[in-house]
Amino acid sequence: MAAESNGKSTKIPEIKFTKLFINGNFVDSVSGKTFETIDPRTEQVIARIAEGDKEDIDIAVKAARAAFDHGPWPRLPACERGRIMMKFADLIEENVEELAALDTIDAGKLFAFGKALEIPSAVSTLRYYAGAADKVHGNTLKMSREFQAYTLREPIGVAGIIIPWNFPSIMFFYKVSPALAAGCTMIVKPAEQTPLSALYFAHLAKLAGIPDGVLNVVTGFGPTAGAAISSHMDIDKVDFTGSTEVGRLVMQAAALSNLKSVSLELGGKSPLLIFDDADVDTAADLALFGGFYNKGEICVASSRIFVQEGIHDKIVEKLSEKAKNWVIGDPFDPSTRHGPQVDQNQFKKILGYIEHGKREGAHLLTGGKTHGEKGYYIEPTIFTNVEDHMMIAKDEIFGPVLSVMKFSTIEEAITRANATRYGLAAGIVTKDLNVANTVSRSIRAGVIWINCYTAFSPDCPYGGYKMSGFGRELGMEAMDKYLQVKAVVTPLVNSPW
Ligand code: TXE
Repeated sequence: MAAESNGKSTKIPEIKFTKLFINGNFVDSVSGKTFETIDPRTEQVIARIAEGDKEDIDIAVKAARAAFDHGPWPRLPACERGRIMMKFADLIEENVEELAALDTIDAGKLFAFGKALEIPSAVSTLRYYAGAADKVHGNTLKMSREFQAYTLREPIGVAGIIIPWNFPSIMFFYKVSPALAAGCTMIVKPAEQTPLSALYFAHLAKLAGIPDGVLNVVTGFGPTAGAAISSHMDIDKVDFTGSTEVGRLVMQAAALSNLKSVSLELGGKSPLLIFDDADVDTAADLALFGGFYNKGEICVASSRIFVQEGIHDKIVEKLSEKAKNWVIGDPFDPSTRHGPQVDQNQFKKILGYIEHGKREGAHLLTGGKTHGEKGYYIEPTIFTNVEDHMMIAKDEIFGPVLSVMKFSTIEEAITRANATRYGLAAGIVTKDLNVANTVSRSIRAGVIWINCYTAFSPDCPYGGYKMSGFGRELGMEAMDKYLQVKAVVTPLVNSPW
């Protein structure tokens, strides 16, 4: 890694991998086209990356198909797959600084967090599924007096994995790890904004001993390379994380092609409910962390903060005071807590919502402006006096914008928290166990955090209710996405069959 001297501890990694990774080799795209990946800190081009399209997806699918139908990967003893995955995890750990730095320049993510939390979390996810590989088993069924059956859980086949830019490394391993453990082969399409770490992972996969054709990475754009995955006739499953709009397109393409299995992890507008008995300090910290972590570019962001009337003013005061601690600046600087948004599109989208919030009459408590001359920096922004019908309270902004709303009763809080098309996550801050239990059972969302927020672990599943999608990430539940059940029936006695 080459050091850059700007007076801070900036480390710009060398870009080693820019081509598609197909069948164990880095190759140019068939068209020879490339696209730019941009550093959101500086708006400068980092590198030109091979632009994969339908033809490249076709080649990658052929390789993945051959690796599935004839290759060793699905046929290996599961513990052997696990051993290779463990090796893969070790290699990632050995390169943690470089990988964290790649996500910092590509996505504007905090380098310190990447190094201490996000790349290690990718590693522990891979290790969790390496351990799970040989714990997949079916059932024995009694059936009737004439028959008995057992079930096999077999890999689903060739998987198409389409991932977003907000967690390029974590999302890669949330999907690739269970797919590998199940014995699938796959084509991964990283987001066009953040291709760098995925290509590096492909290189490490090969070093670890993952056979050629098992893990292919095709960089490129959504409407071309992404759409070629969801409509492909020879892909058995598509696993997508991204916007609800594109999720709908993916499902439609799957339905109109070969009816491949689909799982979708989509947008959110998650509520955090703060009750009167909450500790003001803790509640404010959770609200800010839930809303501003990763500059609000996180599907489970607590973008709607409902505060009970008795504690409302104290919380608002504390939020305003503590928001100042979210120091904005270069994500390589260890004192920075808030880096740039991923790209110009997101930057403009978020600023548009902030203007909307002001026009709709919400009160701008903090932030609301851009920061600096260069880069896609937006101040952590808090609106109070927000009403449920306002766009900032309804739409996924996917940026550092919190909407604070007041409520009086538990029933009202539950009704308003549920009044959204999304259902990904929710948070509850209270000391009252009855309140916590009642509310957690009443909120329609895939994960509920009580007195914590954004608490992820490889063994704990999460995913969407309603228009936040279906299928689960993490836990043994995520293995289900990559397995299918086969029943094998035998007669108990000599039968006329
Ligand atoms: O998402 P897209 P974008 C939300 C968030 C954000 C908005 C737009 O609100 O502001 O979506 O972001 C690929 N067929 N989330 O435009 O387009 C694309 O190349 C197949 C929430 O970046 O959904 C990328 O790899 N694939 C979300 C991936 O889909 C297609 C994370 C996501 O991009 C495609 C990201 C197509 N037709 C955005 N079009 C979360 N749930 O965390 C695009 N893609």
